[in-house]
Amino acid sequence: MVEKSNKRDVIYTQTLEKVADFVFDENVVQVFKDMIGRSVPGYGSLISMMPVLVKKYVKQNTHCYDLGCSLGAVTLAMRHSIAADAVKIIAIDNSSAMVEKCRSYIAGDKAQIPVEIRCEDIRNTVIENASFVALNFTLQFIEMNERMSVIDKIYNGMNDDGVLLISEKISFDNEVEQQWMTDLHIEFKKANGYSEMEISQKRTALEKVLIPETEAQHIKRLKAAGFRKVMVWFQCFNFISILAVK
Ligand code: GEK
Repeated sequence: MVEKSNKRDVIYTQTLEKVADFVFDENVVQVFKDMIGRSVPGYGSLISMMPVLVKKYVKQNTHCYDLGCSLGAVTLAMRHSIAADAVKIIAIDNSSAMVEKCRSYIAGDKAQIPVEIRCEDIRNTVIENASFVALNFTLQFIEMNERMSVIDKIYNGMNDDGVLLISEKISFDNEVEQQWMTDLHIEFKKANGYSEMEISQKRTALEKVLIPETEAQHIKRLKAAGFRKVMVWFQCFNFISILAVK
């Protein structure tokens, strides 16, 4: 039997008269694992690198944050690879459907590191004593004019040498590059079984909800917040991940 929250994503298979803005509701939760794997190029590779990063950067007696945790893929990767003692993971998402499912996954997981899961807007989350913070494909859903204050708040709550991992879909200033990477992203989705209809309706649903920025905009913001080392460590088409060290 297919687990309830691991069903195939068929949300945009039928032609819709009007495509509503995308929301992380119960329907999305049920297909989310399949959806993110078939839609975000490199997602699996990125998650598989989490143990390497976590082992290197998570320090004893500190907090780790997974901001926009969805079903807890990053939280679980952290929980299974943190070697330091007395670490607590704090996982936050503002979708109650996501949080409920995430709680059941963590409850069924045997690892020992404590995890606090909160249904909360990350704009209101207090960050403290953090050695590692993950914003894995979450900042892109925050209003543009609020992104700097979220990054500032994270920076202020991190310990020296703490690391922020931020993964995002990006856009390109150069039109040729923009078209090139968009085409490859569409090819990736087609190769994963999405039809042109599904791809186009999903694009409409996300248009006002997921606002990508360029790599340069992200790097500028992280440097303005005060991070002393900032570098793109992963890219797959128009999806990147950045490490920023305080
Ligand atoms: C993963 N990190 O699997 N406050 C809290 N949560 C939010 C907010 C907000 N203001 N806005 C959006 N979210 C995950 C994947 S998905 C990425 C992250 C995607 C949450 C939202 O409810 C959703 O669960 C998550 O951020 C984004 O590695 O679907 O492209």
